[in-house]
Amino acid sequence: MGIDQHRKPSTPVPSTAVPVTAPGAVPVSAPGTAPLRWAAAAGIVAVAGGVVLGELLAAFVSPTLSPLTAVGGAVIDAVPPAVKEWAIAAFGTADKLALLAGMGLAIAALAALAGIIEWRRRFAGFAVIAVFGVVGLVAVLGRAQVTGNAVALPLLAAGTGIVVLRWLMMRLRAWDRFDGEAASASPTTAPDRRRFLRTLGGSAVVVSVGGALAAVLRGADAGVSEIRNKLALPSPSSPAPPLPAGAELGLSGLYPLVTPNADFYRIDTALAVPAVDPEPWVLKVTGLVEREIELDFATLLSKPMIERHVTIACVSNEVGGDLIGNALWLGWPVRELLAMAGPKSGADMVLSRSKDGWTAGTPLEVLTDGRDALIAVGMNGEPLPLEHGFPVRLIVPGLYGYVSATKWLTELKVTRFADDVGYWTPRGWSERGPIKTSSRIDVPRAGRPQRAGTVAFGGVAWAQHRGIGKVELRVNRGPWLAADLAPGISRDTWYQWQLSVPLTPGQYEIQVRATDLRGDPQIEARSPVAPDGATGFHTIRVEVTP
Ligand SMILES: Nc1nc2c(c(=O)[nH]1)N[C@H]1C(S)=C(S)[C@@H](COP(=O)(O)O)O[C@H]1N2
Ligand SMILES: [Mo]
Repeated sequence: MGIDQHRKPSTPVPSTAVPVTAPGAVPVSAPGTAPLRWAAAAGIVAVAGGVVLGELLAAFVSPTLSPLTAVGGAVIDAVPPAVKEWAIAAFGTADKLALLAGMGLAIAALAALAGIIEWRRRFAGFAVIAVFGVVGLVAVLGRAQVTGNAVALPLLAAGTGIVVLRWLMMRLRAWDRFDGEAASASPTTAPDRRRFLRTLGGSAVVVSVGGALAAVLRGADAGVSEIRNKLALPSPSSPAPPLPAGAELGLSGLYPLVTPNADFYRIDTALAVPAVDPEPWVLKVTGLVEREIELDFATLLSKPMIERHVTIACVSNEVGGDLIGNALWLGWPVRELLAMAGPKSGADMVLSRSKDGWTAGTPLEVLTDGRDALIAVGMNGEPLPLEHGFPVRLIVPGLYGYVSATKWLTELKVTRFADDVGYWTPRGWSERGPIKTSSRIDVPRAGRPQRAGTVAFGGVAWAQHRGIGKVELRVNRGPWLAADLAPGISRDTWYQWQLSVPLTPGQYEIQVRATDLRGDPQIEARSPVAPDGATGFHTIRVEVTP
């Protein structure tokens, strides 16, 4: 019998006269009829559980990962134009809602089917849910970047669906077994039935609450996403200078010099991405100023904007790590806003605050010394993505993000380091966070054996606002060899470098170090990321084969 041992007997024992044993309980139906209905319900609850989990995780991690949105998008892409036009004509602006409702019905029908199939044949229903997962995965991968999150989310959702269905089926089979075996007036049927119904009902309640929460979060995100998509950014009065010739080395395997938004690292404490409507948004300048200021979004957009490439980095970036990215930011210089407010003497810090309460403490000097510290609204030619601070964030060349790069910006409080602290400072991180001169080897990628001969090495180096003067490589702790350094976009961005080294077969340890334009070399001694950024040379091992 194997896995089928718990299936109902093929010739059902008649159970016509099963009495209702508990007051208020529903009558028990004959096996083979009621269970079918309940199996369908179990399928719906289980699949809904998976879908809701996926949507909740997406709402918390990144709205772009929503499996429902991804599948819906894929449906929209796949549908012939005539059908699309018909849908728009029939439903008007509610076409998306109609699509979601249609998808909901289709998913519910398939989920019911999964439950029934699972009831009939073990694992068959699980397979149906697994197919859901694969469809979600393909849809998400077709839209979002291929990241761990993008892959994990649909799989987690499908896995949850299967686990819940398995659990409900167990309960349902227990009920049915007693129903079948002890068909005659057995009071034991009642607890099993009740237990199944309680489990099903409980799951349905949990799924509904989760679904309601996901819908609220999704609604807020969707509304703000829509506003963002329609937003036209002003063109800069001072555009970024064109990339210097040769700034992007053609070396295969190097990361792009300008990081696409979808690949840009994301770090914040926000459990759910704040959905900030730019319409009521204002930026307040408060504290030790001659004049407090309230700046609304339209006024901000009317200011002369500048566009600059700036490489931002996280203090938690390990040596060799990827919590760093370079983008083209559009914004209004912070110093101009601060000049309007007029900082009072004694002020030495600006505490920037986010919509969600997070704060960063930035030295006033850095915001006023003429560098391109921006109240940024654009990233690589688009409004800021929601995850990266829409509608407005700070970008400060030269400082780690935790003391400068406030997303969903709402307030600049001019203050003193003696009076205020940013979010991370009392949590074991340094009050000041200038970016340390660093370098990284990206080519060859880890674990890729190389052919003997000339082996191409390449990567990036950064010392924001000081600029990179040279990059060197050494093999097995030998002499430092000067690498070719590409021209930087500016001192505020990373620079690419490359070097070809002749190597005979063997195992090699390769290290890189950068020196800034002042002549200060990168620190060799290894130190952890806390409290103020990692140091040490990025070191890779390369196997060279004959
Ligand atoms: N509101 C808010 N802004 C924030 C943070 C945060 O937790 N909340 N984290 C900061 C940190 S530590 C970094 S490294 C940068 C990362 O910016 P990104 O996610 O756009 O790459 O955002 C900064 N801005
Ligand atoms: Mo960070």
